[in-house]
Amino acid sequence: MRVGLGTGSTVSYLLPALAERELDIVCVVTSIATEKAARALGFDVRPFEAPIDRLDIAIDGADQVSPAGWLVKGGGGAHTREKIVAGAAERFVVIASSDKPVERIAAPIPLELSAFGLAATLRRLGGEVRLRQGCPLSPDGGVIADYWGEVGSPADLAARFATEPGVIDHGLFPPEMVTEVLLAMPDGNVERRAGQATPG
Ligand code: A5P
Repeated sequence: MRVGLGTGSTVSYLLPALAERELDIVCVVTSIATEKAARALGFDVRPFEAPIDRLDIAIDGADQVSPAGWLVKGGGGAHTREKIVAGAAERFVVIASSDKPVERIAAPIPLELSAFGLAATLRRLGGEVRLRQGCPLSPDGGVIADYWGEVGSPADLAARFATEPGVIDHGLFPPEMVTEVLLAMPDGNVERRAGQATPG
């Protein structure tokens, strides 16, 4: 299988558990941290380029999970690559602890901005978008910021970001991208929430 590996503390638990199974898999990764950890465990990590143009599964964590199935990702600043990997996967499975479900999606919403014209992009976006202090550039040279304003409808906010020049991508992941969310409950049980992704 071709497997996309996400980023974050949840994925850092997933990797050794996957490695124990000694599976015959090829991996693409969403961050340098995940790449280092995956290689150290012996995974076959490949660049996400031709001939790899689709993945069988991507597995990742999330910062927020709404009742409708929207996710917020990018607490680690890796959301652009995470979205590309999730979008390329036949199945996108999210693993999250019981503190991640929320009643309503709320700020901060991570953004990746182009370094080119950054001041102009920030001026257009207004004071609700602030650079994330101390956060390194993404592996693709993007600048990580967060939107701190009202979210309201995640779909409307996602549509707004999609039309803003200089916004490379944002951390709102629609339910249509998600196959399943596995929520780890405090009692050790796993609650499974179906996403709205359709195979293929
Ligand atoms: C990385 O940019 C994020 O999207 C993470 O996947 C998300 O923040 C979940 O991280 P944790 O597993 O550390 O909570």
